[in-house]
Amino acid sequence: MTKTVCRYSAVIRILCVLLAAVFLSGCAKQELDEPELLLGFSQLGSESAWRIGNTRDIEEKAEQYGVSLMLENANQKQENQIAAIRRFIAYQVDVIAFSPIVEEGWDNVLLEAKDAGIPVILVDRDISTENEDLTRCHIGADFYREGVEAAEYLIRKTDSEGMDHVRIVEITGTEFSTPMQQRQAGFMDTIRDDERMEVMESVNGDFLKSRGAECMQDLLERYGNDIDVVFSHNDEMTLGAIPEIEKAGYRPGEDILIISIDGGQDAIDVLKEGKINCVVECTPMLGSALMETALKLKAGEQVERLIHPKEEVFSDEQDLTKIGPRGY
Ligand code: GZL
Repeated sequence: MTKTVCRYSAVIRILCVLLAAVFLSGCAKQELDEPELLLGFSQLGSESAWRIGNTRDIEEKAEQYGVSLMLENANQKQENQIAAIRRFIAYQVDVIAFSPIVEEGWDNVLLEAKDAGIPVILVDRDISTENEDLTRCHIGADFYREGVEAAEYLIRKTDSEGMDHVRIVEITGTEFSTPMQQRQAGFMDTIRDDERMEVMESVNGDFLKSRGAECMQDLLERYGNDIDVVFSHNDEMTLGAIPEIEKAGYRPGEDILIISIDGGQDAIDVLKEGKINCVVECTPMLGSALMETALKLKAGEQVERLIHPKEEVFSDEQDLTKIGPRGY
């Protein structure tokens, strides 16, 4: 009898030790799994391959960096972004990031974030404010330079083709957005002193493929044969415009030069077909910079005020076979 009791008590002791070990390892694992950062991100929409690629990259990099991501899609409405930022504040996230659809109208909600002690990062687009300390960092392209690159390509092409009068139509992105205003400024500033250049009209395509097609239809009806160049602020609108040019009986890339911005796979494929002449890259792969900056802010470290990604220009001046898969 005694032996049996001893044996049972030994088994019970071993079981207790095992149970304790399992429990403690579970807690430790729970501790280890606790995300070190809760990031609230308001994405402006899903209007283009660029935007979808940007969202995908941010989600993938959050996973990779072990960041807990609350991502809300505003479906192209500023009021939805403001509401999302307010929810992030209420939820007491560690850091807020957002891609502002337009530059104006953010001071009030960003003041609320500041009062709540939550740092804010601008991703992709910028805001216009007198209050510099409402945000801690802007991670996004140098849109002005993109406009300059587009114009500098056109000047080189005009020289090489010996053109003495270049009639341009511009299809712009979302009005009052940073990329639209900066790309246009960079382009116009660069061609301003070149007397060969004439901008016949600028129309708003809102970065949308369907609007790009509509804008191109209208421009062809109004200017038809007189159009030498289309300067389009993003690939989505360019890809909407090209079929309209062909329907009207013109050869895109030959009868009408096409200059676009973003550098997504679809546009690069069309560039390789010779129907687009120049694509200025605007990379959507901002996720790593966002996670690294947010983690630094959480740790109380200094961060750069402005982070511009490196970007290239692809055009019919180059060996296009060297361009690898684009990832968006
Ligand atoms: C640019 C980004 C623009 C892209 C468009 O950084 O804000 O918005 O050029 C997208 O494709 O819709």
